[in-house]
Amino acid sequence: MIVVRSDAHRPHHVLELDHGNLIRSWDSPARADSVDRAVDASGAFEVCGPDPLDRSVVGALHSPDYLEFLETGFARWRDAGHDAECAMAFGWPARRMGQRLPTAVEAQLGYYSFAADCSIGEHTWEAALDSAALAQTAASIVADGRRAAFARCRPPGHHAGRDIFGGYCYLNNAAVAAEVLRRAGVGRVGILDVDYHHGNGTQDIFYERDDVVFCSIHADPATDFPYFLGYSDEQGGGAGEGRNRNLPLPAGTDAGRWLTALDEAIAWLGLLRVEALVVSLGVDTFEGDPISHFTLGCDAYPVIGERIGAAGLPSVFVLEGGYASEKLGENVVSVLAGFSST
Ligand code: Q9C
Ligand code: ZN
Repeated sequence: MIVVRSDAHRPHHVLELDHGNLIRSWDSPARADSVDRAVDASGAFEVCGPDPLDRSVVGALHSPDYLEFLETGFARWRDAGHDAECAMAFGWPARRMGQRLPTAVEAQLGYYSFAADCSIGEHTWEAALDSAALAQTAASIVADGRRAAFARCRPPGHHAGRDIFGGYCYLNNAAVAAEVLRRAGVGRVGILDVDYHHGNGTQDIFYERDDVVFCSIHADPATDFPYFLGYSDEQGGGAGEGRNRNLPLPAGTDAGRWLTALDEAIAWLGLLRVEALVVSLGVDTFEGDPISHFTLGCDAYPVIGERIGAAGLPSVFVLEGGYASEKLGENVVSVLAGFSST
């Protein structure tokens, strides 16, 4: 399998408000290093860098004003006189507060985000663009006829909606991959999101579309981030009615129960006759993950790869979450190797 990766993510390591403490984000450069080491050690992968990003793809998924905000937000924050290292929101438009776009950068941070676990640093925009380019490249490799490719994205993308960032995500890399496959002539793309957290951003972007369908297995939003989206009654709207499927699972879910949900997800995507898959590959379902509450062991990950491979579809894997840095690479490579064995 081909792995698409680069080092542009490295200077991006922002601050996160974590249960009341301001910490260096769980989304660290060490995560990518872990994956890169495991890929190199395995010897079963070809490695390449990204093609230049086609900005029209990103422009089809995110609003122009949101993209301009991400690009210029940090410089505006500095120009406003703030000496903090990262621009972080602290006020959001909650119920009955309207949705007017304010003019000040401090206010726009809240308008364009949904969580304080995610801030904007000097190198964030550059890293986010590069991460999207990795997903675009992996998707074109698959569109060109390879069975599968893996985009080692950082920052991740599945929490980023049309015009909101949060959950360590700014641009939606999985959505970029799906859009590239569609433009290459794939009739219907299925996005299978196996990250511990609900892919609220991906759901948002494709909610009313029939040509890209979304299925997510994740922790119950009643108890886990992103908290306000990911319930089973969110099934799509308009042309996308019946084209969105959420499979929330309780904290403490083990491999057996999780794999049963995976079978259900794959069967549903089959019923919808998807012609290719984008897999939002988070491995924060791991029992050793420091911010999550499922109990999958290392031995679950090859099985996940095998079951996805058994679907027999061209597949683009896009890295999302996974915060147990010592085992992250091993678990990611296990999924990809399991897939390749089918
Ligand atoms: N600081 C992904 O796995 N973080 N994002 C909030 C409180 C939520 C995870 C925890 C985790 C977001 C791509
Ligand atoms: Zn996650």
